[in-house]
Amino acid sequence: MPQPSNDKNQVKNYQNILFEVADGVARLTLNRPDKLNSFTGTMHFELRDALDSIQSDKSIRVLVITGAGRAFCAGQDLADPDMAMGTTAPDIGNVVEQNYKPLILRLQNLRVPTVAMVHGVAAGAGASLALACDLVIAGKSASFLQAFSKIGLIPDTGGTWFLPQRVGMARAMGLALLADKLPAEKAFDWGLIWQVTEDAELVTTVNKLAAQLAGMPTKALVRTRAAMHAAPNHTLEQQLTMEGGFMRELGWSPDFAEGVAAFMEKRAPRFTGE
Ligand code: T3D
Repeated sequence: MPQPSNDKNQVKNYQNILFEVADGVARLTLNRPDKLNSFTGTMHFELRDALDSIQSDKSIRVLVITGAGRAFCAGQDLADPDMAMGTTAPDIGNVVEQNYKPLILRLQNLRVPTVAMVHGVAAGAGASLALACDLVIAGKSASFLQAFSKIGLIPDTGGTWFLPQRVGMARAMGLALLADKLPAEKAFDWGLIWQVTEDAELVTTVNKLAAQLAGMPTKALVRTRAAMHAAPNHTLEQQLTMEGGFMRELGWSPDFAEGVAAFMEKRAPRFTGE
């Protein structure tokens, strides 16, 4: 499974995450393996900083998110000071507003496509983080756990939005209320995630996918994401109008010109992400 690395590609020195960029691929590893990569305030701060880097570094064409050690992410660190039960109960609504909500919105609006590489358990906000990525690839032994009801909370971090859209209300409700672990293969069968691999093939599969995405017309990919997510709240006419706007914008892009030129010249396109 992914392990912390200190190779020459690491671009920032963080405490709770690793962030590396190589060949157009940004790899963000949640890095608290002893605590199953659960979220702390520090981790959120560092995630914001890493996402800032992605927004400003045009050489980055895809983001892969994963976890170090045996899990993807166990959600909020229940021992973090944010959660500390003092004389009064913490206002975890503030934690959601200040940390989780911006994280998900930033991922949904990120200038590059996103891939979650899931091994082991993705629980609570960790499951929602994976589902907020454009493509979720899981090893066979991975699982998704809506852990929230076990501690008296609701699926946050977009869980109540992603789940019913992907698996339908009946399954979403069962997962959320009962908090049973959903094995990766069933998550795939239910349409929650894009792909399941043998555990031993997960990293290779995701590396290949990331290289593929890094060579694609980035703007078209993220406008596709935006259109797909807008659709449930649009009439057909509104959606057609949105599609027209994106097509107009993309029609003036260098990558569209390159794609058409490559087709006409019967060669592979060399997209730049512009
Ligand atoms: O501020 C807010 O709360 C708002 C936002 C909330 C969003 C949320 O994510 S709420 C949901 C929080 N997450 C959970 O409730 C999941 C809690 N964890 C578990 O249920 C289990 O750990 C797992 C099912 C994920 C994995 O079980 P297992 O048996 O494989 O591992 P384990 O032994 O339980 O955990 C290993 C270690 O990680 C252990 O530490 P230790 O005893 O070896 O020192 C355990 O305490 C720690 N750990 C796992 N999850 C968390 C955690 N520590 C802190 N927070 C966690 N969420």
